[in-house]
Amino acid sequence: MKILHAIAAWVLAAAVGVLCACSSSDRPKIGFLVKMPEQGWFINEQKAAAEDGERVLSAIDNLAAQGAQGFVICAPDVRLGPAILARANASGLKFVTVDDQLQGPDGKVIQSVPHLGMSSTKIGIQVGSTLIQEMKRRGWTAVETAALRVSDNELPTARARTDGATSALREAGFDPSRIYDAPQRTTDTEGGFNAATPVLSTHPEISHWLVFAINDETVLGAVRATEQLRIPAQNVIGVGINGAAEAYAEFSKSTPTGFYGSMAVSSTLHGRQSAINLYRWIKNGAVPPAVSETAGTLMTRENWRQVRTQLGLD
Ligand code: FCA
Repeated sequence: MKILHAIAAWVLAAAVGVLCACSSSDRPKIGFLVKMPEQGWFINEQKAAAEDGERVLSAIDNLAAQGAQGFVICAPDVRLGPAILARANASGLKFVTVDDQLQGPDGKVIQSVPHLGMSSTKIGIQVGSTLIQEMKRRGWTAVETAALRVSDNELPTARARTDGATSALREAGFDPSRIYDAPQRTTDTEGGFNAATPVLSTHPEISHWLVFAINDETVLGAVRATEQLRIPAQNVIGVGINGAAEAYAEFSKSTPTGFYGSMAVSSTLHGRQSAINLYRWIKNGAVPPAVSETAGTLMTRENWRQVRTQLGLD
């Protein structure tokens, strides 16, 4: 349980069900709830937890009971949108989303909830262009190469990222019939590994792989699957998204792996700015922008330390 002092607001980190009873004077209490608290991205974004739907809803109730006036949320399932909205309204809590936008019953994004997140399509395009560039630099031919797209088409930001990467590949002349889909169940390393393994195993004729997905964890899982199948690291180019602890750990290894790079985005900025937006809304009635989008910077073994500093990442 952490109490974070963000921009003169008390940010209540809600380790589901365990809420701090921190005292505050005229400073509003704000909750910060994220879906995968163990991931470097979310650790950095804010120390918080809310692992499943039931818990999210009771965490919101708890926040209200603790006197919070609002919360920032990255929901474990974006289809919880209507339930989250109803709970927040019933308790009179203002809230904003970070990273993943909530969906309404029609499957469309709920536009009325202010959102801050990465520009998913653009970042996906950057991933695709990086893959092509590196493939060319290594001199791979089209006939020996295929792409592995680990996908989560239920999650709009995931779909937009992988669609963006796919469009960049196609634009560069990459044969779309050589892009193989590997649907994932969870957006973590295990999810990436489990999705990639059967697809890679059914294509022993392919010697060189480009790998892309929603985030670093997933790409790392797929890269671990290539290692398990004894595909040499130099025949794999994986490009992830996030640029957090998992990426640094990989780039720090003495020998390069198939994880070539990550489109790094400032999780620090996501956490800070979304808290500031909410704080100003509560304090001054300044409604945050409907959508704020952030950009990505390529992080590799060569420059990760500089990019980390540049983006103010822990
Ligand atoms: C999603 C992903 C995270 C991170 C975040 C910005 O929530 O699951 O890994 O990329 O968007």
